Amino acid sequence: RGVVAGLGAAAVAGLVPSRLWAAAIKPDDASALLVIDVQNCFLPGGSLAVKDGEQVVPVINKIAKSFANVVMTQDWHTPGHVSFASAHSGKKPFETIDLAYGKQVLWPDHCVQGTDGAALSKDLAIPQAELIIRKGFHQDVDSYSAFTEADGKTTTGLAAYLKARNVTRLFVAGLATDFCVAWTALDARKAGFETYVVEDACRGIDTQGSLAKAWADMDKAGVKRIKSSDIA
Ligand code: VGL
Ligand code: ZN
Repeated sequence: RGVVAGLGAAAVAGLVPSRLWAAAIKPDDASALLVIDVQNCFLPGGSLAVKDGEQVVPVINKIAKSFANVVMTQDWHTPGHVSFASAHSGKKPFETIDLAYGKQVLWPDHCVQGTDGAALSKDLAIPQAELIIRKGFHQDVDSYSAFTEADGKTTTGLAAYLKARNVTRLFVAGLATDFCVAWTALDARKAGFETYVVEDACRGIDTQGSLAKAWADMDKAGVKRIKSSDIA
């Protein structure tokens, strides 16, 4: 038992404020990193650019070195997708509409199948990534989550894949914190995974209070909020 264990015991005993000591988290074979939607449309110059989105790339590349299992996602819409403002006459991006499955934020056209905007960032350097899940490809249903489409029932197959591979612990990073990252993390909890969001490996869109709401929802659902420096 070395210095770290000693310091930990001191923290537990109340001698060291707990915020000064946190155990490093070491990803094991039952852990997977989910890299959400690090695609050109969400990066500078993209049609739905997330502020400072490019800053997640080096952080994700660094933490990915600690993971044997990495899954990436790609938002992958049809032309004229229901989530595009341009598909609804008189509607502008960031307005909302009511669809059969609930409230839908309308977006600029983005991540259209096969376009350069839909491509993953060329700066991602994660050669061991084993699966790319595409989502949002049904014309009339959006899918922020990597697990379940916005109708709340159509599955992408990701939970079954991870369970078949004996993965129980998920670390979520990418874009955008308040949409695809948050919905993925919430669904991960619903599917029974231990779930961490690596906050400095994410950036948010923040429309109509969405970022604060996303963190509150994730906290309530038992999603653990960590920093990349917490990962060994
Ligand atoms: C996303 C809005 C629309 C995301 C995808 O990746 O968070 N946000 N489509
Ligand atoms: Zn989308």
